[in-house]
Amino acid sequence: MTAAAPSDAIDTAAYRVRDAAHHWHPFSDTKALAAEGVRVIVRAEGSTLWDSEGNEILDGMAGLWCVNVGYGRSELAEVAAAQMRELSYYNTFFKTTSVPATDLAAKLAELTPAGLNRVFFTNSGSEANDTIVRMVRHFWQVAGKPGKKIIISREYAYHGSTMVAASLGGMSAMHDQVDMPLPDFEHIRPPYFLRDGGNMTPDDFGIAAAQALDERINEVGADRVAAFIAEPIQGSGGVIVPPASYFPEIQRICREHDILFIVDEVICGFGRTGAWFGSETFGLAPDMMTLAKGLSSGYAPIAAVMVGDRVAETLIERGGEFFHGFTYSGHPMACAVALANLAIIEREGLVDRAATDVGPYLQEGLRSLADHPLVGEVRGVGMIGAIELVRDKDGPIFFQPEGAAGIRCRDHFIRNNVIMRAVRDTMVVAPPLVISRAEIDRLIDTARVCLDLTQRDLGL
Ligand code: PXG
Repeated sequence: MTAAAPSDAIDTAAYRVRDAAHHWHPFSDTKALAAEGVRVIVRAEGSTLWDSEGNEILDGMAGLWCVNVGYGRSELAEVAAAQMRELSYYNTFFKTTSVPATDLAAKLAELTPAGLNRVFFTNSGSEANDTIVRMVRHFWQVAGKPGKKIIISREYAYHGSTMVAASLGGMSAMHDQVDMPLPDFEHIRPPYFLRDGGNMTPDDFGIAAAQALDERINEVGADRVAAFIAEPIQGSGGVIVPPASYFPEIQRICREHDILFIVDEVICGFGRTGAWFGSETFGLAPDMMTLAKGLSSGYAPIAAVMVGDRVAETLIERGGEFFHGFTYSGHPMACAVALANLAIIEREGLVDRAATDVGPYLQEGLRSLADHPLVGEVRGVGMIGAIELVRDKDGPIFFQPEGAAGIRCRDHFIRNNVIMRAVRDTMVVAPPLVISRAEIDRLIDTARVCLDLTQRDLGL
């Protein structure tokens, strides 16, 4: 590991003032952040970040669940520079393409499950999900069922931050602020066993949770429902891992009512679950798929919609022009970087590493925390995991108000220079796929310390 960035490289206090004056941060209380002072990240390598004060921080979240190949890959910087020299930009609107855009489309068709052969490029997961909503509604119009408009999603789902993506999502705080969801978006309960499982077996609960979809379809009428969307594992919702029985029943219900099945792979894709896609881990055959994050490991902003043959053939044969696209759809630099990122994942066997090496090691480490008095459940698959904190394991009894314990625990992680995120009272982790076993040990050791400190804070 190389030395930390010099702490005097920038004037941290001055940056805090400048940032507080001008920079509006996403998902932040700007007033509170200004009072506290922002942390300036200056450099990163592998799974380690350095801030402007010289702190070395282990990034247990791979940025925002995205830096799958780890930080500091100069190979990707070189690919970006070479592409920018050769062709910095051209659009894909006017009967044109670029070599990286076409090559990436073909590569994604090869990597994703059978039947997903067409790619529409966007810049973000939010835009990809917006695109999906437009494609899905257009599909049903062209297919002669224009009444099919409603998209059913789940509580705690996160599908992005535009009006449509946030309406797809099931985050009540986002909805309440600005009168969302928009019309024709419905939400059912997620397969959240710890919260709702009661005395059921996980498999019985999985079937019951899936049947909520059937019930909602029957309530609103199958002739009005266009699609159901789900993340294989709900990431930002708190790493909600479905029981094995859940998705087979969901897929049966979608087929029975002729509802398209959309899988949002923004977090689960590109090795996170120990397979190329969460769809493989859970045996899913989606009609459409959302890709982002690990597609470029965050080195360039790029996302994509994978369109399955049924939707693509109908829309391409009979849909005419699709009035939709972004200036940077298929940006040559972003596509070149994504291709090189996928080549790294393949060359270094990072999917297999997540499945057979660091993935099981991480899960074992997390499970070793299950005996802690605050830990109600440990869950996860491959390189995504969670520890849910409870007031009492018996019941379980959850914290009131919700989230207070999670924030305390998260703050202890920050003070210990390890990043693990709190979702309500669940601590979530999704490190780079290149993280070492020694770094996982540090993460788990820190987690135990932070759990103890949180327990002490709460007087439990
Ligand atoms: N789908 C899923 C499953 C996501 O996790 C998006 C879509 C939207 O992608 P864009 O690129 O528009 O952000 C996401 C994004 C968090 C956090 O703190 C998670 C995301 C984004 C920002 C913060 O958990 N996920």
